[in-house]
Amino acid sequence: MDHAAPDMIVVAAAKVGGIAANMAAPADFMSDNLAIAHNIITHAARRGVKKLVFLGSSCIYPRLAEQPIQEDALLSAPLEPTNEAYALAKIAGLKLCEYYRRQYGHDFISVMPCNLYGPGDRWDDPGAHVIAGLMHRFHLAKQEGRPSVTVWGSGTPLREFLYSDDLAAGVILVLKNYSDERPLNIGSGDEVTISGLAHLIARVVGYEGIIAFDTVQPDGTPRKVLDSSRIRALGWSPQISLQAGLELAYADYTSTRSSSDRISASNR
Ligand code: GFB
Repeated sequence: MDHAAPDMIVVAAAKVGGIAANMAAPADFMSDNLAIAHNIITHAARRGVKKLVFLGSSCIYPRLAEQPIQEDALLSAPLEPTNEAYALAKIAGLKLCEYYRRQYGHDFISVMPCNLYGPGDRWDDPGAHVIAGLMHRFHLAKQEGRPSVTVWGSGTPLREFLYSDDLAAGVILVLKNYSDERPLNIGSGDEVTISGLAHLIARVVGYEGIIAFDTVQPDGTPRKVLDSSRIRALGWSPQISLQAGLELAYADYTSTRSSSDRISASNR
């Protein structure tokens, strides 16, 4: 950062993961994400970066916030325990942007996305988010002819998903058109149960076996749909439906796997 002096910075860097990863490593999730937020935001202020967008997550809001969740629900009640460490680090980053604006006048803003998915996801990783984790598991089950696939939890929690390209379009819009200390939610507004999502992914992958649920695994937040009316008022709206997005994500998954299979075959 010492030699660079960018005009704008989008802080998309983070230590991320799904419910299992967050539960297994809260100290790492908090320390790494606090360090990322602190180092980038403070250096951007020192280097006089004109605009900074800090990306957070919908998990910063209370576990049982009124739905759809508005930005002013922040810090109004306890967080979801399964990802509290990550949420607190993201809240700290969001607040640091707010305080740099208030104390020094820096045009630093924060955007809070719902659950994201898309190309380049961490497919073959037990710490992956739900879409990547299930897509990988259903694909292997189809390839190996497994009679059933187990989905974690009860399948009843609701989740809101946004394809990464739609987030990117929203970030570009706010870089040019938003300047305020309040965070901006960005979500598709479409909710699906984990069970409904699992059946959608099975259909996209072409898996026709039994879908079972392991209720010993945690459900996490029962629901966290965002009120994205403020960014929609700026002219943003999602363009990629969950069905279309899952098909695009699966195309990326299969192309990634075939290239990694080619690499491992050549290394044998
Ligand atoms: O994406 P995910 O892991 O995290 O979704 P959160 C978890 C939900 O999907 C839970 C169910 O209800 C799980 O029981 N699930 C079912 C699975 N099968 C699977 C599976 O194979 N893998 C995974 N991962 N889940 C995340 C936070 O919370 O929300 C992140 O952990 C971030 O830090 C993100 O904030 C926006 O949606 O619960």
